[in-house]
Amino acid sequence: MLAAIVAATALALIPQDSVKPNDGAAGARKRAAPAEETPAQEFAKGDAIPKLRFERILPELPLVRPVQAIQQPGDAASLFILEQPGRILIADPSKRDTKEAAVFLDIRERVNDGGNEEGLLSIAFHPDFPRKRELYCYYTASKPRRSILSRFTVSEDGRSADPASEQVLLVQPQPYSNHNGGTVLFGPDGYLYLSLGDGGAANDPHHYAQSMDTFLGKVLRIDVAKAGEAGDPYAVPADNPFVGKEGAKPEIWAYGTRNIWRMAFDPKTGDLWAGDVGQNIWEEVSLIRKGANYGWNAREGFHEFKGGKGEGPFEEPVVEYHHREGMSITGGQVYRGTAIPALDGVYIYADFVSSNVWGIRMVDGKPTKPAIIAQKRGELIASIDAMHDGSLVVSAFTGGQEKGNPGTLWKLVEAPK
Ligand SMILES: [Ca+2]
Repeated sequence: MLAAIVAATALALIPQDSVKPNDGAAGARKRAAPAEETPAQEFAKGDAIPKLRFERILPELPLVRPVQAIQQPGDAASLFILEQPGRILIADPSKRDTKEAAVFLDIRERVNDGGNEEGLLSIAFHPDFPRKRELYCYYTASKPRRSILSRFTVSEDGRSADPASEQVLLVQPQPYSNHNGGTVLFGPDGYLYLSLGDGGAANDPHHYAQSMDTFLGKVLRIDVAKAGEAGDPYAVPADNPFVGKEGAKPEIWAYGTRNIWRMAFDPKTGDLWAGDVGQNIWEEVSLIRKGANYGWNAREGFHEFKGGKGEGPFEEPVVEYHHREGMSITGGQVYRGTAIPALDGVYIYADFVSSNVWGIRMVDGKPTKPAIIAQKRGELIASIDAMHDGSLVVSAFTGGQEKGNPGTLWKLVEAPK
């Protein structure tokens, strides 16, 4: 009940035509969910998960819709902050009086952030940085509407990326402005992973997520160290699950996903955790496995999605939550820091709208019951990112998501007992 009130309060701050950054247009079609109980899920018993508190960082730094904050390999002092309109800023998060940040890259002119879910959505440094001074950017552009994965060259001092160095690796035409994914990141195997949404509108009207001839509604895995046989600027790893399958794009690693806005590898186990944004009722946490079908649009969470279709077997979520508790999942991170030992191995995720932050543990392959471990009302949680030391930084929009709205950065720290 309390959760419903919280969600309604947050929703009131948000314009009618855009309920969520990672689910804008479709979000407008979201209705108050009917009362429906989660089917009995068997939860594991695990140690209590410590409560967390939001501690503001860089409080004086003006930010526009920050959607990610990461560190550069080899540099534990700086934060690289993405602004959705298309800028990357560098700032030292230990300084409280920073009012202006250095610009690492500004591609606002080529980024289209016209739609609520459009813009510069995520970046990744090459894992061998600075030996390979490469930055990977995933963003949306217009005329025609499309998603782009590009590589940029970083300067020798690591403080800037050259806009003129852009090499486009992959382009995905986008039928609608919403559901563009998308996280780009490198796996422990050195390959690049990218999440793409189902193309947008609502209900996956073109049935893309279950169609193997499109990147939409998929997680991709590519080798950016090599050129491809057909002249592609990347290669497809030979052990990708759909290599050689008639009618299937070989880049596909997993499918049947609706709109994975955020996903992350557990640096210890190598598991790939994702938050897949739901349609009408259920938001889900999933472990992304090779070749698995996550069921959209035949399934939403653990449930049949009426009017959808698809052939199982379907990979079930790890956990889900109802729209009483939030409206748009922001996948997070498995905590592997040392500052809060009792948090080790906990997967921490949030809801963009209700600003709830949950934690779960996996015990013998089963999740513990999701526990709310923090909340920050009025701050819409766009991303939870891990620093080199394992500490977590939250990027948030303040007071709603109107265009040009200010944003904030927070460190998640242990709450007083
Ligand atoms: Ca789209």
